Amino acid sequence: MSAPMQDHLSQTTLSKQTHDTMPNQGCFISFEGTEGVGKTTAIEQLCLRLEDSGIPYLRTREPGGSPFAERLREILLDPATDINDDTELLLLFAARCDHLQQVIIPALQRGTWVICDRFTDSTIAYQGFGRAHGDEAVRAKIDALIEQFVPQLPELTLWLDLPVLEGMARANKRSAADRFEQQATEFFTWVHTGFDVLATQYPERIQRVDASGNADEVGARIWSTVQDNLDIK
Ligand code: Z5A
Repeated sequence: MSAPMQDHLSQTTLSKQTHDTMPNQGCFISFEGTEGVGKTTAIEQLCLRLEDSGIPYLRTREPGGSPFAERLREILLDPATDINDDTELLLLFAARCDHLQQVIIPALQRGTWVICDRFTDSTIAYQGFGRAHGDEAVRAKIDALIEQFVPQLPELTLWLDLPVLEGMARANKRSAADRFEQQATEFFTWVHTGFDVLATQYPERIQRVDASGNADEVGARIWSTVQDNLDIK
C-alpha cells in the first residue's frame, strides 16, 4: 500500500531538470496498473533516483493525497462501505478535485515534480472497465468529469503491466483485502483490458513498462523510460 503524500523538497535547484514542455513547472508523472503490480515499490525507487538527480518531488496517491481526500479514501476502501457505482465514481472525483487543488497544482506551480500512485486512468480502468465492462455511456460520464474537473493531466504515465494473476499473487502476500481487492479475478481482467485500451488510445502519454522480474529490474526499466520521455540526463 502506497504512502500518503510526502513532500521531498531537495535543497538543490531545478538546474538538472531539462524537460522542455513546461520549463518552469514540475513534471507530473502517474503510475498505473492492476493490483499488486509493484507501483509502490517502483515509486520508491524512482524517488531515490530523483533525489540523486537533485529534482524536488512530491510523492502522493489516489484516492487520497490531501487530508480531505484521505478521509474519502478510507470510505472508498472500507469493505463495509455499501455504495452504488455512480456514488463511487463521484466520491473518487470529489477526492481528486480536492487533491488537485490543494496539493498537485500548487506543487507543480512551484516547480516540484509530482509522482502520483494512480490518477484518472485508474478511474477509466476500474470504474469504466472493472465495474462497467467498457460500457460507452459510463466512459462518457468519466470523460466528462475529467473534462470538467481535471485541469492537469500527467505528462507521463507509467503503466506497470503484469499478468493479473501474478499481480494478485504478489498482493496476496500482504494484509487483509480492501473493498477493491476483494473483487474476483474477472474484475481485474477487465481492469487490465482498460489499461490496454488506454495505452493504445494515448501512446504519447502512457508508456507500458514490463513489470515482470525483480524490483531492481523493474526500477531500471522505469528510470530509463522516464529519462527517455522527459529528457533527464
Ligand atoms: N481506485 C479506483 O477504483 N479508481 C480510481 O480512480 C482510483 C483508485 C484512483 C487503491 O488501492 C484502490 O483504489 C485500487 C484501485 C482503486 N484498488 N485496487 N486493487 P491501493 O492504493 O491500496 O492499492 P493499489 O494501488 O492496488 O496498490 P497495491 O495493491 O498496494 O499494489 P502496488 O503498489 O502496485 O504493489 P507493491 O505494494 O509495490 O507490491 C506488492 C507486493 O509485491 C509487495 O509485497 C512487494 O514487496 C512485492 N513486489 C513489488 N515489486 C515486486 C517485483 N518486481 N517482484 C516481486 N515482488 C514484488
